[in-house]
Amino acid sequence: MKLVVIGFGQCGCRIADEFARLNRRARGQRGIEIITGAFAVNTDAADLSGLTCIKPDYQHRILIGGRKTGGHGVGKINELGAEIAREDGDKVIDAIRTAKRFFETDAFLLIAGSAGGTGSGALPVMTQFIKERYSDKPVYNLIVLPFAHEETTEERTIYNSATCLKSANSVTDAIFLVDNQRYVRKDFSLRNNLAKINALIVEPFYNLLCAGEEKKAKHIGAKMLDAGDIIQTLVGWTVIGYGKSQLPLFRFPFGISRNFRKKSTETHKGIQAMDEAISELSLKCSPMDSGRALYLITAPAREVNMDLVKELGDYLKDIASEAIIRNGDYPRERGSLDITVILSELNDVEKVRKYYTKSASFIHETKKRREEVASKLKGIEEASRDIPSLL
Ligand SMILES: Nc1nc2c(ncn2[C@@H]2O[C@H](COP(=O)(O)OP(=O)(O)OP(=O)(O)O)[C@@H](O)[C@H]2O)c(=O)[nH]1
Ligand SMILES: [Mg+2]
Repeated sequence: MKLVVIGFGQCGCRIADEFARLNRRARGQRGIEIITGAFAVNTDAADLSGLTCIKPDYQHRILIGGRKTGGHGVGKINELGAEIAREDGDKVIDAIRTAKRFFETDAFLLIAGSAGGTGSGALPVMTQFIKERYSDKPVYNLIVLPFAHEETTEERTIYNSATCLKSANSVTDAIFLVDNQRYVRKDFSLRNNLAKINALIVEPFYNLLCAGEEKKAKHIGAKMLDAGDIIQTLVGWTVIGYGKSQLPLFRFPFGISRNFRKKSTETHKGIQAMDEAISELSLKCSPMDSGRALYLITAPAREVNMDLVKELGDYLKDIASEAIIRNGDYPRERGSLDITVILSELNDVEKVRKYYTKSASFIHETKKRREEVASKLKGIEEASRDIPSLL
């Protein structure tokens, strides 16, 4: 599957940059292209120049709202991010058109952090623009939810997230939800290592996007997973996960290893990798809530057999019993068995629901506070009534 990837704001741009890096890897290791264009859009000029893989010209690193912000960002006001996107959105549309291999694109992926100003505001507006302009291609979002500490220290975090999620959900075909906090669970030092988190966020897309683009017979599985399968799977709230099991590199000759025990080891390794993919999903959710799911097995061809495919299918059906499940296998590198899982069409996402409820009370409280401030200001003004002015 080939994507046009567009990042908005600091978070979105850096992750789009990571997708551009993924494409270099696909080209270098596998001789295929998975990204037909990678763009970074920001109100902050310094952030744009800090990227490494996205082409450095103004057609790929696009500064918007220069006149309004002086190139210094919108300071968390996502209404301003949205307004600027409405005014300068044409710049982005024009740039997309110039992408050399645009005609090969299967879908768009627009990326942003929900808690900031630029990305949070621009993402839904641009999703709407692009959908109107290219009605024949699906437009997906990848939205990064804030760290827990940001939610407690900055009220605007939750409000921005709620407005971004609600607006995006009303226009996009599907939203990949990614919770920053999930990536610091095991390794707290990651909180300060955004580059590492970004690499972990895009990793599950590598095999997923490559599988359908393979041309060499030896890398085409018994059941190839292509853009059509992915597009059929992606609807509404979506999460993605990835798990890996190491396989022994060395094999006994003469087929000694092809015995009963060996087969069950493969299945065991497969289940282990799928277990990891499910517990490492990009956001905590209940698989039972998903209406569509997908799994991709990437492993050496000789490791993938009907038993394994069936066992993994049964496993996923057990935990996501309401979902229509699609699957594929991708004969690839030696030494590991990788599983990519997507759960889509989720009918409930606790975290999103919480943002909505918390932000409804935030709106109420802000209104109350604003009224209090206004009445205090009125008091001080009245007290100054008899004081002469020097102006
Ligand atoms: N995973 C990840 N999250 C990030 C990164 N940069 C920022 N974030 C998160 O994204 C959220 C929004 O921040 P930014 O992307 O900096 O905001 P912005 O869109 O540039 O908006 P303004 O700076 O307010 O104009 C915050 O919750 C951050 O924790 C990043 O590189 N990776
Ligand atoms: Mg910024």
